[in-house]
Amino acid sequence: MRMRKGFTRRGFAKAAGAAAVGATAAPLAGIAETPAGDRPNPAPGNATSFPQGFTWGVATSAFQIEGAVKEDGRGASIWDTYTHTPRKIRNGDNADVANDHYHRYRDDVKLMRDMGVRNYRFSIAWPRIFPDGIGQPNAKGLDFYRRLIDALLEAGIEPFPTLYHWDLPQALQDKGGWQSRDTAKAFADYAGYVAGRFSDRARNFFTVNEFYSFVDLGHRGAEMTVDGKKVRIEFAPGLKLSNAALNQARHHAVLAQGLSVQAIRASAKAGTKCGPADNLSTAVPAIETPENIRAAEIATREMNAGYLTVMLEGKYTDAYLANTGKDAPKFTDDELKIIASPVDFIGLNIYRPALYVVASEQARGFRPIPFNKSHPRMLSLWHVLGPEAMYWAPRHVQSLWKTREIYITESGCAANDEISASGNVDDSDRIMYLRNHLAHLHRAATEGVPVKGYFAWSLMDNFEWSDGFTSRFGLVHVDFKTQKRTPKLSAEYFRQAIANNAVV
Ligand code: GBH
Repeated sequence: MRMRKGFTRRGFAKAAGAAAVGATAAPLAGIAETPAGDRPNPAPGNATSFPQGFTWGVATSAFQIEGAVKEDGRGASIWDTYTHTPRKIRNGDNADVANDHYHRYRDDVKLMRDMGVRNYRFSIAWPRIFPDGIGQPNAKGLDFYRRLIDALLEAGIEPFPTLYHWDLPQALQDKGGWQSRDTAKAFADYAGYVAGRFSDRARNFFTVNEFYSFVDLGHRGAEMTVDGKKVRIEFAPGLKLSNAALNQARHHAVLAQGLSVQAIRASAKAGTKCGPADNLSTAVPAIETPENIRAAEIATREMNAGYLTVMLEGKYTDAYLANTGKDAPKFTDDELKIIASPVDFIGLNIYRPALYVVASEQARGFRPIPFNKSHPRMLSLWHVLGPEAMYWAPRHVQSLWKTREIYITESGCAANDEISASGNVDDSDRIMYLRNHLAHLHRAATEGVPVKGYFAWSLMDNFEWSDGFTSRFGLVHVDFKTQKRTPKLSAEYFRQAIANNAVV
């Protein structure tokens, strides 16, 4: 990583570490160099340290970075179709080249190594492995991920593959996609196959990324009002289903989760761990009283009834079934058992609170507090700022479902990142965002909530779905014309956090 002028790497580490614990930093010039490779250990009793064994990583997804969409036998995905449909993506962008990671993965692994990253969460593109979703596996597709994983292991980075980050093979969409129960079965076959092939190299697999995003936003879309303007959010395949059909698609998605866990258990090496990575809708108690905390738990359980709640409880809540009424999904008891197949960990993608709540005498037990018009937000229109979600999300998951291991599988924000005349990308807002979210996660970790690790979204700027390349979430800046990667100041922030295992 390019170092900032005038600071030696270790000298900068020490100064930042000292400042973070409130000690007076010595003048930078006077700081002695610590031998390279000697990672500073968190000082005992350092109030900002994470527990020993807490682990750090960055995340990406296949469609957002790989490009090479027609190479080595890759089949088309619903996102290829969607991005080539006029007016769906801002500026008419597509991900045919994206970050060209398919060809530059070795450089990208090096970027991670320079940041001191211990874990990498990436996704495997289903249509590279099974171009038609089912049938004969494509050896060349498999080989790409084998080379990537080997490059990671060589760099001392633990691979955490995600099996489904929304790029459904188009051939399966043509047969009904997530509206068809067969897609759940096809996913399990693919998941079992990949885990069988890679569990000699990867010990942890995330099954499915963000159920709400690809099911609800892909099959219904959502309207939000921002600054008085109506904004529509929609993902591939861009359908607008009826309530009954949408609820059935949700059911097939959680069924896919359960079936894939069973398939992974059947084919992977003993000891392989797996679980979903979900964007839990998180209720935050507006005022921390026992009544409001309970209200926030109830609200969180109900808001996630179609996804994490049914996966972890093995039944749809009474309120979910009552609310959906005649449009409730059709399911069998046997399916509920499959959906609740025990997982090893829960991944949580946490960007924002879904809402604040207080306790209420009303039937539901909580009163949602709307975000004030003046509530601050980050650059993305949907991104209200509420770092407390990073405490409450894992805490609710632990108190509602007694989960043994939790990872934060995504956390980050978009920013208006520009390279200055002197070559720096000084993303003060992203650093503020990361520090405050880490501080709330630190509270959870030190109160005994079993959070095992944190993945920053994202390693580098990439194709941000409907926002195309206009929305930059990376710790590393990418010039999409030249593919030049430039670490932002937040990359240095993150390197320091990792090196110190602490909020810095
Ligand atoms: C994640 O989705 C994705 O996993 C990742 O691929 C993506 O690049 C990244 O985050 C950044 O967006 O939540 O009610 O405001 C983020 C979660 C869910 C954010 C849907 C936008 C819109 C509606 N996304 N959300 S809401």
